[in-house]
Amino acid sequence: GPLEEVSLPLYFGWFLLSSIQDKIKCTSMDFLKTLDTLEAFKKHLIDFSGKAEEVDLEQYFQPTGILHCTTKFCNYGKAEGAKEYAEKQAVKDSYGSIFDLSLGALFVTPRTFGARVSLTEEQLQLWPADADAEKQVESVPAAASLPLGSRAHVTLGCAEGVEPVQTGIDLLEILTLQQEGQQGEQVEEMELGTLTYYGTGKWLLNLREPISAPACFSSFYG
Ligand code: 2AM
Repeated sequence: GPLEEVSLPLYFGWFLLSSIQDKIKCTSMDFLKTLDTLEAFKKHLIDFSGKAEEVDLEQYFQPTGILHCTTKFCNYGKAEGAKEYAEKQAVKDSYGSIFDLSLGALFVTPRTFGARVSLTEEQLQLWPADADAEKQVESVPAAASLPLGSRAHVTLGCAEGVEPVQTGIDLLEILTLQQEGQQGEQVEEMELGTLTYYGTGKWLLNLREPISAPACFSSFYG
C-alpha cells in the first residue's frame, strides 16, 4: 500500500545535537575566515575559483541544513540495498540512540566543505558494508581499497549548484591521494591544526584536538 512505499527514509545517519552544531559552525567559519587570508591559499586561487580573484569562502559555501553524517542514502527505498540496510538488527537496535562522533579533520575543495568522521568499531556496525558506498564511486576507483567507513563525513557547505553527495567523493579523493603516498604540501601550522594542500584546490586541516560530537542515530524523510 502507499504507506509501505514511504516507509523508507531519504537517508539514515547520525544527527548532531544542537549544542555541538553551533560549536562546529563557529569553528568551521573561523577556519574559512583564516584560510582565505593565507598566502598559500591565495597562491592556489586559480585551482579554486578559475580566476585569480579573491574569494570569500564564508559566502562561497552555502549551508546545507542540519549537520549530520549520512550512513545509508536510501532515496525512499529506490537506492540499492536500502531495504536490507533498514532491516539490519544493528540499525533497529541503535535507532534513536546517542553516539559520540569524532571529527578529526576539516577539508575544503572548490566544490565542498566537510568534516571527516573517524568511526569506532561500534559505529562501523551501522555503516553499510554490503552495498559499500565507497565502492560505488566510479569517479574514484582507487577508493575501493580504502578501509570501510573512509567516506564518513559531515557536509558543512557546498558551492553553488553542487549537491551534498559530492562531499564524500571529495573526501575519498583526498584519502586516495594519501594512500597512494602523496604527502601533500604542508603549508601551515594553524591554531586548529596542520593544513595540507593536495593539489587542484584540495585542502585538509588535521585537527590537533578532534572534535567530539554527540549525535543521534536516526533517519530523515524530508
Ligand atoms: P552528504 O551525506 O554528503 O551530506 C540527502 O541528500 C543526504 O544524503 C545528504 O546528506 C547527502 O550527502 C546524502 N546523499 C545523497 N546522495 C547520496 C548518495 N548517492 N550516496 C551517499 N549519500 C548521498
